[in-house]
Amino acid sequence: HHHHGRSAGIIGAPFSRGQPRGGVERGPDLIRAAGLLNRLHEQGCAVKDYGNVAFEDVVQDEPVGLVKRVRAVGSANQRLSEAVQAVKRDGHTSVMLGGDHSLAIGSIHGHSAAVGDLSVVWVDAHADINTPLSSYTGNIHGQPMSYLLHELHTKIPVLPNFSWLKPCVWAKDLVYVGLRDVDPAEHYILKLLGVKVFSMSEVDQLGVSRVMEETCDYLSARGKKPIHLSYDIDAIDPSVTPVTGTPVAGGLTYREGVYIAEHLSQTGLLSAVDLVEVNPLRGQTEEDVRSTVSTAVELLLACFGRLRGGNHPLDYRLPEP
Ligand code: HAR
Ligand code: MN
Ligand code: MN
Ligand code: MN
Repeated sequence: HHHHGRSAGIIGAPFSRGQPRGGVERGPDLIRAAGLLNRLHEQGCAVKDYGNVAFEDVVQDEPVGLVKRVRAVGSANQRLSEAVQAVKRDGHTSVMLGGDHSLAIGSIHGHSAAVGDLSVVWVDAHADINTPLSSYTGNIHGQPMSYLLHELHTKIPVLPNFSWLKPCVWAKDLVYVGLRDVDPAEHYILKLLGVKVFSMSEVDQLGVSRVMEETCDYLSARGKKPIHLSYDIDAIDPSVTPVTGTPVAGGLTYREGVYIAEHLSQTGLLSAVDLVEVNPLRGQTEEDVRSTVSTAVELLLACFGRLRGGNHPLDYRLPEP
């Protein structure tokens, strides 16, 4: 199979206010320190680091109903959206390193503002589709998809620092993989909108190869659009990636997680990737941190064409004796 002159535009998003636990803002620098940029470059991918987004320091941020840190999350995502738009205008595949999953709001919005209609593949233990009114935790990292879907527009209240945001994804263009902790309101929404879901039950039943084949068949039947992959590290089993805020037992194996990234890369349609929820302060040991961060790096390398069967440059020639 051929390569496409891939290039990655890396955006760090050191932001944690979509949930209550500190530490997840260290994700971008940890993933860089594990060698992501060098490893991408070594595999023949052009890389540009756009640095970390400078987020506004919001001081007065009282809850709106139950919803916490609304103003900080709204402002951060507006800036992130602009950063992703710049990366896409420069012609790169966008790589957003989180940070918590509330950042998918700005990442997906910016991606869509730059390229138009998207397919979204959301790989996560959680559906992250609570509305601000259905959430019982008030954490916006459990809500981002509800802000982005056209079909839920009338269910989203007016929120401070969110007036820039317009819904930009259709429910038919969204596929979930890896779900195993879905709230009742979220389950209701998924059924109401007919969203395509491959929970861990379907991964068990079909195997990951059929899940990804069906995912790509489903999406391409609805028009081949650029793919936005939003990868929550907690989709992977906590025995492999324990360093995350809300681990859930019974997750994807390392091999299943890598297969998902390899398969989406081979479509040639992958246009933006989020890698979120790596939180080093949640680890018990150094090894917990190392194994989580190195898995995050391997997932991203697979997104840019790395195959476990090996790769070689198009112009490779054997040495002559
Ligand atoms: N569903 C719960 C909520 O709405 C839990 C969300 C958990 N968090 C994440 N997202 N890590 O993927 O708060
Ligand atoms: Mn998530
Ligand atoms: Mn999750
Ligand atoms: Mn190809």
